[in-house]
Amino acid sequence: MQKTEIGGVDLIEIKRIETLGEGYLQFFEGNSFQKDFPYEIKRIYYITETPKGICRGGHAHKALKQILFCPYGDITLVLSDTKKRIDIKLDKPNKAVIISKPIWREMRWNIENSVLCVGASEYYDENDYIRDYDQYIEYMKRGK
Ligand code: T46
Repeated sequence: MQKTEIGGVDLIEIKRIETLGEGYLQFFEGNSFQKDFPYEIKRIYYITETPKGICRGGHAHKALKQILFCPYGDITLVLSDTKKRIDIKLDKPNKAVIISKPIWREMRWNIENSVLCVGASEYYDENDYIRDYDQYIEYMKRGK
């Protein structure tokens, strides 16, 4: 796991196996601290059929931990904790980002039909989202 400039945002290189000129199989394992994603994955979702240039996101999660990867295409994650901002390009199928703190995120599609996959530590709960940037700043100032 490789730390970034923002606490709670880490990069991992997903393990992969080449199958005799037939392509690559990527995999990671969760559920235990020794494994690649140190949280239980309760939900998987993925975003498909998105046109080039679209920007999604514009929110943070209070408690949710996620692993994000792009098995096909090129997507830029724009991540901020109000003090620092980093851009991470998910442009390889074996590159993943783990977000384990309340980080404001936007996702920009650089290639049409790029696929964004997410493994998440909790079931869907709209109350876990902060979708207003001013509220996010207040939340971070309060420390919760
Ligand atoms: C995230 C980024 C990377 C559900 O009903 N169930 C689900 O599991 C999810 C993920 C979403 N939804 C609903 C909520 C909205 O009505 O689907 C709709 C679209 O979700 P949203 O606008 O939040 O999508 P994105 O692309 O902005 O964000 C998504 C995830 O919601 C979010 O957790 O971190 O991908």
